[in-house]
Amino acid sequence: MANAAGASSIQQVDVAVVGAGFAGLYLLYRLRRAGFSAVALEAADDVGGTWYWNRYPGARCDIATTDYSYSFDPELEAAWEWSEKYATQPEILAYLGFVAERYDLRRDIRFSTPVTAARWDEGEERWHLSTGNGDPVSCRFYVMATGCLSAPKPPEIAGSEVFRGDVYVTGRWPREGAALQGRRVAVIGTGSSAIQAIPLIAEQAAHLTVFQRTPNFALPAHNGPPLPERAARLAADRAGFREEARWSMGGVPLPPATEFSWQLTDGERRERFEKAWAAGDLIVALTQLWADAGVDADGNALVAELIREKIRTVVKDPATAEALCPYDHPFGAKRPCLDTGYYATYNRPNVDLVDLRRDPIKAITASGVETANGSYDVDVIVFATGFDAMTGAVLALHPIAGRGGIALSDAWAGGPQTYLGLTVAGFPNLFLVTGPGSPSVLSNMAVSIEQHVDWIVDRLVALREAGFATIEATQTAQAGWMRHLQDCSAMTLHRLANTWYTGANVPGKPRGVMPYTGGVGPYRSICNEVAGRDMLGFRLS
Ligand code: FAD
Ligand code: N01
Repeated sequence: MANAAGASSIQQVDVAVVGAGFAGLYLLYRLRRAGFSAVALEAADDVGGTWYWNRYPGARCDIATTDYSYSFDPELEAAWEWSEKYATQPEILAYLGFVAERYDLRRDIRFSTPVTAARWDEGEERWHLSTGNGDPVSCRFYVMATGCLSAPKPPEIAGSEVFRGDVYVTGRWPREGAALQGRRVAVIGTGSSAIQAIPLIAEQAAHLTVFQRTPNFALPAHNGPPLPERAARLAADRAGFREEARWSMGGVPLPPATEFSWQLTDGERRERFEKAWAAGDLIVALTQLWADAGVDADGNALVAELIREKIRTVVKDPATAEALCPYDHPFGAKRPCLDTGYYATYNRPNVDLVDLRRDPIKAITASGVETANGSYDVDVIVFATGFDAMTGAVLALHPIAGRGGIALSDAWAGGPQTYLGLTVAGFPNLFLVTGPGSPSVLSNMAVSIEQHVDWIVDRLVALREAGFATIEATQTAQAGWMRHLQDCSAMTLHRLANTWYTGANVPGKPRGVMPYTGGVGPYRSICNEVAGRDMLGFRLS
């Protein structure tokens, strides 16, 4: 925006939000109702975040959509009906568009506007933001709703730039779709994105070669209409259902199993497993089998072997089945996937699996993929190689300078440090939504996002009422939270896998379990206690 003299002006707001996905939209809604002036800056040209960018074939949620929805307004819940148990990307994107429309949120969003730098001005006690489009912004509070899985990581394979065919990245899939019909396609990666896309790509491609570095556990989705039992519970007591989710471990109202594996007979364990397999629900499989499945290697190994048995039953070629069986990580330590025809796809005559553990990729060439033992000529390469998760969008996309000009990238050089996953010492008036150190990605994100946003906006209101201008976590509180985070992660199996949870998927990234493994309900009560005890661990001025 230029003023009458043609010079650009500075947009002044109380709060600037980066991102217009699930988190950014709810932030705008809450901030406006609380009487703050606010703007959301979004790199994309519309709302949706994850659901705007990930348009690859088969993209869906893996938490039942009855649960993976906003709960802040019962009227919104009544106004929207999901058509499937796991809704597709277009339907979730339409839902977020519907929310933006319903609350007239777009008028406070600047689209196609990447934030390119952020700097705390100590004298003014304001954040100054540079943008790649239009006026810079000056704000009192700066909230990162930048997403945990929004910065795709580069493929890190030599020669990626020389390939002469078409290249697609799952996390940046083009709006107009991809030309796959009748072509020779390579998919690199076998994470959740690939596992959703592969069955549909195989239906279109003349030939599909899947390049797998690490096999993943996948459970059948059994997608279909919304679960009648969940829908009935919601209809009977919507508020009670949502409240139970808020205090649960994973953001879905399912009390975890209390019996240990060794208290059950083989037959009882198998019966529970078959029930979970038939349910087609990750949270059921992760929490309902036996109490030690997620915390003890032996209890976990029992589940892992039952899943491998299933893989061997579905995949007809024994060598392919074995290559698809995960042995290198405990079930649940890496995000498990939902399978809609994934394993069965390997029974198709036009699909091959290349096991990169035996035959690693040497390079991408002009005509395809070269491995140690062979070369594969293809017309299309799909990189389903994942994200620089949790810290990527915060660090890589724009430099952030806090008190004394310290760069967040320097403050986090040894790994991300936060207090409650929501704030960073040395960065006053900066908030993170689903930041490292919060339960975020280990939960139903809709529930975690609402909790984070509510906590942040409630704090801003309280600061305003008390007449404070700044809030900043102390180094002591942050160090204590990091200690607690480590103690919690020592009690689960997440630390035992090389995953994006631990930073292991990005070369050179500091290692450590980034999300809070203590659970959504316990985390909520800690956040409430901090607020209830006069903002314990924060310096207010
Ligand atoms: P996002 O939706 O990632 O939005 C962040 C936005 O910030 C993006 O639009 C981005 O463009 C913008 N942005 C970032 N940096 C800048 C910048 N510097 N300047 C301007 N804009 C910027 N979670 C679940 O709980 N259940 C699921 O079933 C589930 N399914 C998923 C499926 C896929 C394919 C993926 C990738 C993730 C899934 N997730 C799921 C996690 C999902 O990311 C969250 O549920 C949720 O959508 C995140 O919302 P958000 O608003 O926090 O972030
Ligand atoms: O990414 P990933 P994703 N050479 O990191 C491989 C959510 N999500 O986009 O495991 C060869 O899981 C890599 O191999 P390895 C969900 O939370 C949800 O699939 O590092 N291979 C791996 O196989 C999920 O966890 C849904 O050895 C390389 C794959 O690429 C998260 O987003 C759908 C490689 C990346 O898998 C991320 O999922 C989609 C290389 N150089 C996403 N680099 C739902 O179903 C990477 N790989 C809801």
